[in-house]
Amino acid sequence: MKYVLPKLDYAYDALEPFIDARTMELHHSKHHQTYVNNFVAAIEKHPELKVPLEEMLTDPTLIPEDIRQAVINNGGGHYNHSLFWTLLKVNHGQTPKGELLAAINRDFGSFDEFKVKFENAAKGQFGSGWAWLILNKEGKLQVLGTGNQNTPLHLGRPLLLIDVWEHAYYLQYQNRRPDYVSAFWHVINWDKVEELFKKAK
Ligand code: MN3
Repeated sequence: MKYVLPKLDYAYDALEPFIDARTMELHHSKHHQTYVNNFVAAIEKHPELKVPLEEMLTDPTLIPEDIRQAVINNGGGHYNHSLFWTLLKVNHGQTPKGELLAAINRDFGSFDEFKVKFENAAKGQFGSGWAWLILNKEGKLQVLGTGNQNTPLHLGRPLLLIDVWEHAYYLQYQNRRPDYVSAFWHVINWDKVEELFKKAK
């Protein structure tokens, strides 16, 4: 298995003015690259290890103990960012539709109520981490936060995530994480979220 930094299928400035080009460039080419490098360095210690990253993150007991935390941190960083990039696009006010919207209405009451929950998870995550929308094992949409590079893979399938590490927003928003979280609604590629939702069902 080869683990490399995935190419973005858009330019670093494609998400402006909501996420600036400099942040995107550093975030992708430096931060994400570092997770890849450290993850690869960790698994190179166990050439016999053939478990795909997603399976290791879903059940960390599959990871040899001496590299377990390194894989959770850096493999998690690689996994989370790889998914995150694919879900970003300036959406010009697009919102969820079809079956995804129906599920949001069913499980949160309305899209606005979902937004409040997701924003609260993102703003309220203490320190570094992520906020997520997942389809959980009970078949319900669920919002939650995770610290560091931890994933909710043991709980269900990720559909949407926002990086709330300071490196994701500090250059543009400084300490104003809530402003970054509010701006994030402009850069969600709902078509991709819907694709993940259909696959997850
Ligand atoms: Mn990040």
